[in-house]
Amino acid sequence: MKHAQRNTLGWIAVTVVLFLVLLLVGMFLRAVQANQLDAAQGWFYPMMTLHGVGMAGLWWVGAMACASRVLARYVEPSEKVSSFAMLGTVAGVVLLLVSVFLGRFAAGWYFLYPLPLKGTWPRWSTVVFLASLTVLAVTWLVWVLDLLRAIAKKFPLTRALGWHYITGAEGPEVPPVVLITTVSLIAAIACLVSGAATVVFFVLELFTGTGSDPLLMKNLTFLFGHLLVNLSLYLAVGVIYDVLPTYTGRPWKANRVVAVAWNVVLWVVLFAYFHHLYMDFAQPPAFQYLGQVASYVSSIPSAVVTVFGAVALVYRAPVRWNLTVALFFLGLMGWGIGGIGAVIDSTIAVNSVLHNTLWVPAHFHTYMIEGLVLMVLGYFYHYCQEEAPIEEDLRLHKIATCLIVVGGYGFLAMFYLSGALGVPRRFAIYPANVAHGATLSKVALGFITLFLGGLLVYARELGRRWNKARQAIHA
Ligand code: HEM
Ligand SMILES: [Cu+2]
Repeated sequence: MKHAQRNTLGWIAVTVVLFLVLLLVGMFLRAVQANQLDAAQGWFYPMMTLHGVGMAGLWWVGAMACASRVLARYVEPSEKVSSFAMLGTVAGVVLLLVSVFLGRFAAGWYFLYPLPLKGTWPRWSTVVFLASLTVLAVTWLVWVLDLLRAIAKKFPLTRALGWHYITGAEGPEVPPVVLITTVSLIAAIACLVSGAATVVFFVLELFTGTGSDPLLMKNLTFLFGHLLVNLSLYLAVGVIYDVLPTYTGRPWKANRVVAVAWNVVLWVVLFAYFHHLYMDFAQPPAFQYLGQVASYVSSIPSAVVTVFGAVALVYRAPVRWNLTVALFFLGLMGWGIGGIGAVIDSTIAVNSVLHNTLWVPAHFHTYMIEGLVLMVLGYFYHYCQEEAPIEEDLRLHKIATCLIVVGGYGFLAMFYLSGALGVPRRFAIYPANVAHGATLSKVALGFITLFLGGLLVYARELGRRWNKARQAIHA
């Protein structure tokens, strides 16, 4: 029991602290784009790489930590593996820091082939970056397999996937978090294996000079990248299915609709990533159309079912709107809003205009900052408050959530507006014809400061409970 608590408290501390650091890195990027830090321009791309890889990895582990803690109510994940996952993650982060700070590695978060081999940074920094990804992918694969093992021990796979709800056969009640996590973890195997395969091809070229097919590399890279981000969200959504009912006093059970929606995700999410390759004329056209259809089908049913379920759960229920409930609701809302932005962008006709404008960071920052991040932070608070209850000051909770919403959406609005006005993504300095990009960056900085304020209030509320919980373990 103590081991489990220590693990979860550890993940909470790591996630919140790294979030603050990577958020400051994000502010740095916006400050350079606002022409406020001319002297530091040379650091833009290494820092963009650190921010992107760091955030994507951070919220994946954050979601995994929540999911594995909630799963432990029904099955027995290994706490040793969770500790191992923590060690591996920290080792991977250290390698990443070395590669960007000492080696100035700067190929962006999805290190698209062949850029990592062609940049101005030293070769060793590419090697260290690839080593970092290898350590992370292998560590997380072990973690994923352990959770699947734990689930399979209690629920045969077809039951865990809720097929008996679909066929109407007799079967045990399966908690929705088990169903959704199983779907996510199975897809995560494909995700991590394709990430590792990408790395292997890079290493092969580095050490033997054998080149790879750029189209294959891009497919593998986005199978990995698209899945990592989406599965993180699904894991967090599964946690909400399990925790929200404790606040509303109504159960949230699996049924045929829930089972169908999430099984659709399992089969279709693997093909949605094709939307990242619309500009690649060499990609077979059938895949392009499949990409558009799969993008719609993998996102809309699961989101609609979840949002309706959540609303039904609180409708006229005597809910106490503390941080957790507010963050869960706002998180689902942000998932929906960002999802709409994503579905718009995954439409081929629209993508040919918005591709590589700031519209892209706009939508994925929406379902990250106002979606996934809020869901995970909501669970962290729930966990600490359960372990170490302290009387809640709902006024303070309201201040924190307001700042997080106003600051966050204000920041995002500047990304959307820039995108719609044709400002490209990944420009450190905006040229004269898109100079409005710099003005909007400056406004964004103001909003991000508000968000940071809200986050600090949250961190203080969380920290008090976290400390109390930690002392209780040592007592
Ligand atoms: C919380 C405050 C955040 C700020 C101020 C921020 C800021 C930024 C900025 C300015 C960029 C560069 C955009 C461009 O010009 O292309 C960026 C890129 C990115 N951010 Fe954030 N961000 C934040 C949170 C997050 C979160 C929570 C995630 C979670 C996944 C995230 C993931 C990324 C990724 C993947 C990139 C793309 C990097 C690349 O193009 O290689 N960010 N962010
Ligand atoms: Cu995608």
